[in-house]
Amino acid sequence: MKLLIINGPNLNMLGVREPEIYGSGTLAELEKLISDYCGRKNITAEFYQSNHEGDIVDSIQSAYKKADGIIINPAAYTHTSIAIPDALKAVGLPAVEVHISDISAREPYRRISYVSSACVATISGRHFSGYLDAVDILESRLKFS
Ligand code: CA2
Repeated sequence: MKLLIINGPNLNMLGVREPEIYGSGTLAELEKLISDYCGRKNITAEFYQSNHEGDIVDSIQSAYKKADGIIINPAAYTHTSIAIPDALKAVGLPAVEVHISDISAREPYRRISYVSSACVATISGRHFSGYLDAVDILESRLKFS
């Protein structure tokens, strides 16, 4: 089983600023956490981070017939992008949307997600553990498909 884990704009800054919202762990530490977790489950994890919407669309399309599922934190594009959910629908892979912070408890403009309509689940406010929850969700879905 192979999963593509995509992190959107500014998540390369994890651990550098705003630790009160996003924690003190870096993107490299997050990716290692997920990689180790997947390794114990015999799942292959591939990672991608970009600050550019079109590059994220390209990455989603690259998963077509190559990965079994997608975990995506679209970051600010969550609240603005139509292209990202369109790409997720186009490739037809099960996708889980993850947010480190609880987007329902922040500014009103963060309460809208255009991406969630293209995902089988949304996890918000579970910090880095949310990505591991997403692995579990995709693993149990894919096991029976
Ligand atoms: O909670 C999340 O994971 C978000 O997707 C993070 C996005 C935000 O726009 C979403 O509303 C919720 C922002 C990511 C910015 O990451 C930073 C990391 C360190 C320092 C500054 C920003």
